[in-house]
Amino acid sequence: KAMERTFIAVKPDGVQRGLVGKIVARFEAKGFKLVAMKMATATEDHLKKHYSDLSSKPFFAGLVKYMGSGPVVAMVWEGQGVVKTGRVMLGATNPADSLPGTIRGDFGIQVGRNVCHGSDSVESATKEIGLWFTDCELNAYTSCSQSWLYE
Ligand code: DAT
Ligand code: MG
Repeated sequence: KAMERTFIAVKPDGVQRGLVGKIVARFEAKGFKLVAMKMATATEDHLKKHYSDLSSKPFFAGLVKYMGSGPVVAMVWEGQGVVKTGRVMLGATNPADSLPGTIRGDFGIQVGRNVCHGSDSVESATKEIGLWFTDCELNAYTSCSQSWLYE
């Protein structure tokens, strides 16, 4: 199975509620490798690009306003199957449907305040990583855990 990268972002509600460490800890404990991380308050233009596929949705304006209402913690995580597994770790889009044990299931209540973003496909991940990070912000290193995670 191929190594992949995904874009994960703790949303403004997750930052304000002090959930950054808990979310990072889940990805670290799973064994995924942190490749990039920064705090940023995104502009409206940036968020419209990030959510361009949702521009026709009735909740689009509110979504862009919420995502720009405070800083997010943007990250790139690497590992085998990290795009799909990252989505499983997030849980369903609506926290009301997310299972306990997932980030949204454990930490959220409403779909409009669902704590954390994760890329939904390898193609989306490539687009989102390119939008949020420059190439030199993506760190290349070998994790000391690598040989204990992969055979
Ligand atoms: P996801 O974030 O699980 O990939 P999405 O890409 O369909 O979900 O939508 C992006 C975000 O938009 C989602 O995290 C929360 C918000 N959203 C989605 N559906 C919504 C709805 N019906 N009402 C309000 N906000 C919604
Ligand atoms: Mg999405």
